[in-house]
Amino acid sequence: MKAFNVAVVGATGAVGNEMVKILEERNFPVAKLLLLASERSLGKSLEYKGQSLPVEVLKEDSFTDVRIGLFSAGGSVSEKYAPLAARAGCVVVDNTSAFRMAPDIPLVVPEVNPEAIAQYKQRGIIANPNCSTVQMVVALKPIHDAVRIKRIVVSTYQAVSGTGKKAIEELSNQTRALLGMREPAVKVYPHRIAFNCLPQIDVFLDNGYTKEEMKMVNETKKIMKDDSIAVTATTVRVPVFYAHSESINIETEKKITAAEVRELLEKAPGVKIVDDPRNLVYPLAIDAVGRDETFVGRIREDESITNGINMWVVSDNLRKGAALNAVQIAEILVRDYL
Ligand code: NAP
Ligand code: 3JM
Repeated sequence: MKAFNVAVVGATGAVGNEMVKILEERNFPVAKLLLLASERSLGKSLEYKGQSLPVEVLKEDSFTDVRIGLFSAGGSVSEKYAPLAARAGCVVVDNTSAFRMAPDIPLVVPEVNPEAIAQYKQRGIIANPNCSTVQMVVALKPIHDAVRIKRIVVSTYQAVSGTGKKAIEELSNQTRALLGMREPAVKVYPHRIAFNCLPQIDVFLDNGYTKEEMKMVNETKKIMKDDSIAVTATTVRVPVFYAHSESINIETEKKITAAEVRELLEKAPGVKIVDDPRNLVYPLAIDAVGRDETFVGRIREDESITNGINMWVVSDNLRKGAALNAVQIAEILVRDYL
């Protein structure tokens, strides 16, 4: 099989680290792996297939010999370097919000709209959606296809790893400080996250929503190719290290029962039903860590309206929400396009 030179931009970060692991786990056809980060990482190295690879500093000419670039070093890094990489002949799979809503850049979840990848030819960039959007559309697409979703009301319970490695340390340090009766330092979030819930993810916009909430609204419509779906979101950071949970309420055009939803999702790619309330079984963040599936449970009819369903959806935010989805896109690229 043909192999490709691959660069991971932001390799030392929470998402980048997971990308390197997943490339190895899935035996992605890598010829040479280039690990890129900032000057802060000079001298560091990462393990890949039993070898220790040095981390190099991202530069304008880093992509001359690279065919696939997996980017997760923040929006401003992607804005500057993704077009440079694309010009050098590298196909970029970008994990930031920089290009997601650009009309000439595909926004892809392989279980939902793999055909959109073909559009990469226009700019050489494919966008990976926000972690909270990914797990929601994986669970909802089969229902939308069957009975059309008119409206989605979603509230998220998002893990700190979605903010990056500094936030993982912050939750750990604050928890230790508080249990030791010491004053916790507050650095990453505007308020303490340990033993708390923060109804703010990313910055506030003029409409009173956060940017994270509007990512869920706009990205869902683009991925599902349906601007008529009404979406409203409340995104909340909770003191969980890994895996995001979501309470999702939908109103559908045609009636669908809870049993029919269960039947549909049993067959859905990337979904695992965990729904046995009589035995106290439902999806849990701690069980989703390190797993690839999107777990769905608490499926029940919304008795307050004629055609409504409630469900609880959990997935590993660093895997399906970010690194795994990006590698799955790259797998389709090499299989069908490169
Ligand atoms: P993180 O743990 O803070 O890691 C950030 C990474 O970017 C590190 O490797 C860092 O290198 C690198 N970096 C930062 N500034 C750089 C620069 N100027 N030049 C080169 N490298 C630079 O953050 P993370 O959680 O991995 O997230 C990284 C980005 O991925 C986020 O900012 C976000 O845009 C995106 N993301 C997407 C999703 C999704 O849902 N698809 C989820 C989470 C994150 P050093 O170690 O050298 O500082
Ligand atoms: C998840 O510094 C930045 O630009 C990154 C902000 C960020 C994003 C984003 O907007 O790209 C942090 C964590 C995301 C995301 O996936 O949308």
